[in-house]
Amino acid sequence: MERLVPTATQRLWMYETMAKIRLYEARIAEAYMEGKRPLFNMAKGPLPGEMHLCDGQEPCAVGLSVHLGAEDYLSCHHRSHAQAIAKGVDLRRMTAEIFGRSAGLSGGRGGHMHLFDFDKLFWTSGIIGQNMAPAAGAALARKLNGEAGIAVACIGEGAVNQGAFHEVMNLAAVWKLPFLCIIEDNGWAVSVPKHASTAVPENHVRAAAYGMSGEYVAGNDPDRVFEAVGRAVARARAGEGPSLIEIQTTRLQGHFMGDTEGYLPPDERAAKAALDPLPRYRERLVSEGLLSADLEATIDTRIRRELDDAFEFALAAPEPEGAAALETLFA
Ligand SMILES: Cc1ncc(C[n+]2csc(CCOP(=O)(O)OP(=O)(O)O)c2C)c(N)n1
Repeated sequence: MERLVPTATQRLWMYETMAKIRLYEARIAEAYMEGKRPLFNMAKGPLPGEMHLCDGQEPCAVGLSVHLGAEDYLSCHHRSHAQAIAKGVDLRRMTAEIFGRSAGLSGGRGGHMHLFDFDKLFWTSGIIGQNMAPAAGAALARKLNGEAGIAVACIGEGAVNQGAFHEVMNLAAVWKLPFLCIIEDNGWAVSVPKHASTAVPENHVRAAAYGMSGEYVAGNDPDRVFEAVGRAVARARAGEGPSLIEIQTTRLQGHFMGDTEGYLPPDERAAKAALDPLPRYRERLVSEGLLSADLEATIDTRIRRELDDAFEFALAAPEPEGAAALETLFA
């Protein structure tokens, strides 16, 4: 099989984007916990409701988005801050959206689980598997209109058991759509382990049932994700149809903030920190001479400035007026 190797610029972009995502999530976590200590109450604080962080899953987002351009659609799930950042969604408006402010991507209506940025052709849904069909529809539109651009749907391994997954995979293959389904296999759907919800240990074998190419990417490694996704994107752009890629990853924290992960076996709990992909990638780039202490400091400063700016913008933005609830409705 053809080897695809990311350039130094692509690898540094993947590292910087992973670092940005990680710091972004840390700031969201800090804001989320405001008002929720000492007694955790999901309704309290500036970010009421559920919050699903993606620490540990960054390689899936960066190894994918490094191949996507402005003409490509990306449709994601409930744990999607990483993909939004990697696809270049406006960080100010995304942060305002998460804080429910009027300056947010959807005027504060969607919140963290329903991000929508039409300029970046990016959206998410909190309904599991729901993002599959709209992404395939976008791919169909690209094909029918003879336009450049592909569509990608990211789902969790738990979402594979939804009917929507199977129907979309079937039609995407029949119609040879420029479509990719990326499964982020973190091993858990809330508290349900993968083996309890499917008898198929690696979902890439399902691809054969639909007549498309499938691949499992082990190791939670941005370079390996880059390679597998790069091949699939090239096939989609060449009119060779859809692909299914499952990426082994890990969620370093609970399903949502406040989840104490009582369901995790003790050995898995103890092993978690060692599975963090960010320090591993950093060390690799340092050992290969791509990343120096100076460059790391420059990157860190650049990220912190951008995050300061985004959070200041979001927190200074007003909350929506009550009457705004009646806008953009159709019925
Ligand atoms: C249709 C539907 N059923 C149930 C839920 C509740 N729910 C939210 S996340 C989740 C588990 C998702 O697991 P997975 O797809 O593996 O993604 P992960 O959370 O592991 O990233 C469930 C059942 C939902 N949001 N939508």
